[in-house]
Amino acid sequence: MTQDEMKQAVAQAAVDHIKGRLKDDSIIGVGTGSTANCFIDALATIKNDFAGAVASSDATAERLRGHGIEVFDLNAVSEMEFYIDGADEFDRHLNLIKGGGGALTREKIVAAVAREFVCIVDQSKQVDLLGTFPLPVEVIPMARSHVGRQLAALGGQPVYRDGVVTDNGNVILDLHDLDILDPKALEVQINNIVGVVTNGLFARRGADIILMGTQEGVQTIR
Ligand code: ABF
Repeated sequence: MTQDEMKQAVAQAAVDHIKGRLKDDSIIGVGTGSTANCFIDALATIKNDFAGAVASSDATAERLRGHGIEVFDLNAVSEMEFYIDGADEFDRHLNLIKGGGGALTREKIVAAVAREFVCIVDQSKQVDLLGTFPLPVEVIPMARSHVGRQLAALGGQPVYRDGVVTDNGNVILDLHDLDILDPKALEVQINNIVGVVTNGLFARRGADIILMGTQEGVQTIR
């Protein structure tokens, strides 16, 4: 199986996971990235089984609408059963690094509202220790240098993601070369730096279930 086929397999597994539990008025949170795109395409096959979706990025909103799925403003949604999204890395405790695609803040907001976060990945994302993938940090533009110095003081190498502006009008620093021994503590520590909007550690609210595509098929990790 190619990596693309694994992404399609986990996307279909996520649809199978949610479809029996959807109601006519259900709203589904949908993430960003190539695996999430596969999920959107698979979700379109059951689009009459639910009311619509909340998107974690403009790109996702556009793809959902392209399939005729209604996109709701999160502020108009009081409850959401599922959030489905990919990740850049995950560990055995279901802690994640996300934000390689730059949508980490909206992803974290939508995930916070959902009762169940279903993470869809291929096996290449599995690690023993988070941190090989550079940790994305979304920063208010005027705080870029200040936050960079604070991140360097944590022991990593912050690198400005040149030319990238998030959907929220902010910039991203990617923190390289940091072994993340305590993801929950680091998530809080980085969020406490003035000027940081969000960081890509999803540890305080990690995934509830991971569907992982492998050569042998889809594995479920809880
Ligand atoms: C999003 O998509 C991000 O948080 C993460 O950066 C990325 C994973 O992308 P892909 O599915 O393309 O590997 O979920």
